[in-house]
Amino acid sequence: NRNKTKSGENGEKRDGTFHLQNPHLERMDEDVLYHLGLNTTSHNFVEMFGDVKFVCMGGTANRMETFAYYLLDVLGLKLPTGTTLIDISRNSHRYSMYKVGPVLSISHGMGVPSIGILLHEIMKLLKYAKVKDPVLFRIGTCGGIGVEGGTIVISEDAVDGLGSSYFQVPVLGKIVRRPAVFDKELIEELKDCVDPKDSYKTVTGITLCADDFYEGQGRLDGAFCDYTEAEKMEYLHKLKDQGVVNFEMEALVFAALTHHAGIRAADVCVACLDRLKGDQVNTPKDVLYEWQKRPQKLVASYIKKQLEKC
Ligand code: R2B
Repeated sequence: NRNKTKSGENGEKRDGTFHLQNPHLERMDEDVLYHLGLNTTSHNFVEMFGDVKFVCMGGTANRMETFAYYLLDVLGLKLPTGTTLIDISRNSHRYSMYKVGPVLSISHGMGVPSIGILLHEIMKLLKYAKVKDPVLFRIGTCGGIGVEGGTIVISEDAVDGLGSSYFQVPVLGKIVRRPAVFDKELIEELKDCVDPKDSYKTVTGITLCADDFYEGQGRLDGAFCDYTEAEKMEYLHKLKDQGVVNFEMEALVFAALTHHAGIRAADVCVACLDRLKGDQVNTPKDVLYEWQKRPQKLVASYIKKQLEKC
């Protein structure tokens, strides 16, 4: 019952290859993946990325470098003494990308436009590298809604600030609507990887993908605010009653573009705070740093489990 079986509805064919629905790509002699600092003339994508099975994305370059080193450990891989991992996209000065065995670890910046650009380029990279059946993860941070700080949230669905589960983007002056759908089987597989010994909870629910960190998420502490605390709390409680468990800023385009291509994807975030209790992220840095490792641990254990099956 995976997305990939519905080959007509989205982009993945039954042999695991996915289809980018863009006839113009076939006619291009060269493709410059500008924000990744790569191009199809100077770089041999099959040689560089042909073995990739998983792509993990997270907001900051630092987090994704840390994740890459953590993966080395989890997957039992060793760098030659005296060597370090290299940021493959360092020349772009936009995103940072590390490769650890069959895993790419890439920073996506903040918000829908930033991760959207990355998704276009990463999906083309995977296509040019002839990768089959890749799985994409976002390992991020979020604000919980009735969810304690430190809790892991796996997104079941994504909605925008008006409750619509479509990624809507103006194209040639008209709105194009793409359904934001996460792979339900992948969510179950991730839940199976939860360590029962964890001292924190892992929950699933609807993610509200906001276009802003402050007013767009009902905060009182932005530069501007035209609503009262009571109105904010009423809104947050209404969201909670509708099954919304967290706010973040990327889920909608992440779910929509991966689904459109027929690529399985999951959004796994740690809550930095419970928004029912406040707006400011004032958790001590070292605690936040420990919390940020929680989605990494879950996704790394999923990847390890999958690779052991191969
Ligand atoms: C979570 O954290 C960032 C905002 O601080 C944003 O990228 C998100 O979704």
